[in-house]
Amino acid sequence: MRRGTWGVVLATVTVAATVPTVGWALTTTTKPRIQILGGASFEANRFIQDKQRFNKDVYQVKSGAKIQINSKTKEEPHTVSVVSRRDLPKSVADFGKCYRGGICAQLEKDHGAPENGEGPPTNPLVDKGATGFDARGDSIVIDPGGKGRFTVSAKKGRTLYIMCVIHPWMQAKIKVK
Ligand SMILES: [Cu+2]
Repeated sequence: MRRGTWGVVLATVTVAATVPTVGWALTTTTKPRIQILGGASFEANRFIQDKQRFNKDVYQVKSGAKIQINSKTKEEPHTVSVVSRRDLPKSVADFGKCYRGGICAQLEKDHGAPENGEGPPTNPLVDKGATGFDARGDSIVIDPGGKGRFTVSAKKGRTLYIMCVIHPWMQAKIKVK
């Protein structure tokens, strides 16, 4: 199993929200939030266990909403990346595929992750498609213990599949209302 080991992003990432707001924003009552939780441990010659995860499996969010991301994990960076359903690894073997020509490799490149895994990515935000998160490859890097924000520009009725391309078992859905 190979995991990315991107270094710390020096600046806190805040994504400018530039999606036009057409009235709906005033009716939003709760701020949608993705929290990143958990940690890793191992027992020598037995196992490694990594419980880093998104706090929910499914997020229900209005089109146009800004989602705050808040990482409680202090050791490692993460990404929140929009992928296709077929990109989502279903087995540990699939992690390798993700890094060999899959979306994990693509986003390592698009984010400018350093070749040796050390140091910050040069491009903490990748915005494909329309502005905001609506397309495969839209992705934000979150520092260890850090925060970020993105706007869901996908239209009502769509489901965005998200994953962390550093820890590819971290997978969830955003259902756009
Ligand atoms: Cu992660």
